[in-house]
Amino acid sequence: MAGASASAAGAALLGRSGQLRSAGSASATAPSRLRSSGGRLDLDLVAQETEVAIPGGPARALTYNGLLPGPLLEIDPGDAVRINLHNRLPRPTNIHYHGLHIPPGGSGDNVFLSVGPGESHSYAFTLPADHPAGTFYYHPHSHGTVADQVFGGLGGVLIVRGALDRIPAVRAAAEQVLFLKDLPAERGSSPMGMGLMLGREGAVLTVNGQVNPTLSMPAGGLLRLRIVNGSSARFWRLALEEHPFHLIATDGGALEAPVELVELLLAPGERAEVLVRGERQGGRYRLLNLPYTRGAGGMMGGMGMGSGPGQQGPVSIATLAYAGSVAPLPLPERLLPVELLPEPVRRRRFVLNHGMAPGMGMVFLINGRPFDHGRIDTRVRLGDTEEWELVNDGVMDHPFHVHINPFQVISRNGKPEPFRAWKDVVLLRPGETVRIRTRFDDFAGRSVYHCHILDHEELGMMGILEITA
Ligand SMILES: [Cu+2]
Repeated sequence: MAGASASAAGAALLGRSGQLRSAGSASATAPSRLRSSGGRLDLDLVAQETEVAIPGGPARALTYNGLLPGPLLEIDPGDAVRINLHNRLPRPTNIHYHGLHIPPGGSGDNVFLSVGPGESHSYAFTLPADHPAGTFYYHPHSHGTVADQVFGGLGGVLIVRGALDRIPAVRAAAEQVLFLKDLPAERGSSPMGMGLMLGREGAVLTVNGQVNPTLSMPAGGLLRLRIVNGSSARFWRLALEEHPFHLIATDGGALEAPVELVELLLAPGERAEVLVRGERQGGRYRLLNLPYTRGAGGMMGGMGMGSGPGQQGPVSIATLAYAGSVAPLPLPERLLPVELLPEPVRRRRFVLNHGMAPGMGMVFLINGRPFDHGRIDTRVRLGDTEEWELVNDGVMDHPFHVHINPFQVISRNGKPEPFRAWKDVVLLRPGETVRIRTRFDDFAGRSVYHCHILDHEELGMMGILEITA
């Protein structure tokens, strides 16, 4: 679909942009990049609707500074960050610094703060000096508009540099950010009702705002992909023809050692860093998005969820093209230690489900209750380690996300996780029980946990977490 229609739609672009932008030859240039210097990053972000040039995609999208994705922000631990957000949208917005360990109140990662149409707000926070390196994500998080705004295009990548980047075998790799975002087709109708319940997906699959861009790598080389699922509901199930992925980092940073994967599933909000070895002599290989069904469609009268409009088989979302050759680079053997969290002082249980509410229709629930901004659902103590049992009692997939502090998955359906990793989104398939362990470090205040299918979050699947000193 997206790949097949690319050339026709590319020609249609001539009129709009005045120059030919052929999707087939686009190279996956990184999003426009802003790097901190002298311990500071200062920038303005204007949230606005703008024209975009995406083959087969919508003529207009929601952007930061006219860019889709928004500018790539790159910072170091200890940096002072100031972001002046200007809202030129017709509805409230704000910014969530997804995955960052920063204060949840004031002008930090404050999702309760609302920036009205025409208003501005200056976010200011200092990244902790011991913040892990990794690939993070900024996007709007104003309850009531978050799903529309992320589906409409808002989001960007935030890289924290650090120890992982200094490992010689990692440093030797060429680096490429892949921001994955589905957009509605040019003539697509916007799904209502049932679409909202399932979680809206767009038919046009973009990587850094491009359709099927080219990634290049020399034979013998190493390519480090920093992959972000910036979709509001779509899952991306990736495979690269004739090349395994070597996973080196998850949401919250480095693993202890690379893990070889044939395919990689990313739910909304999840990130992964993988190394790809240039182990072929040359040629072109497709980076595929494989079909995925988000839970049992039976409940919706057989209406499938997940693979999106029309996606029956694999879709090429980018192409890896060999160019030149170098002396073979080795994979790293070891990466970084992943702390073993202490025994929990408390255990809690969170049951995710859905139901009908009078006057509201379908609602999504955590422990039987839909989100209420005036209610604190979970009170924890600063410094405590807790273990949470997450249960999906429903028929749809729910990726569970916690703000401010990362967690480790301990077990899935009673089976211990094969390796330790820092996460901030974990997928719960229907009927699954996942145990996670987390420690509420450094910052007191109010924050949230929620389903990262943002239409589900809007329909109630969110709770307020209060961390008290
Ligand atoms: Cu959900």
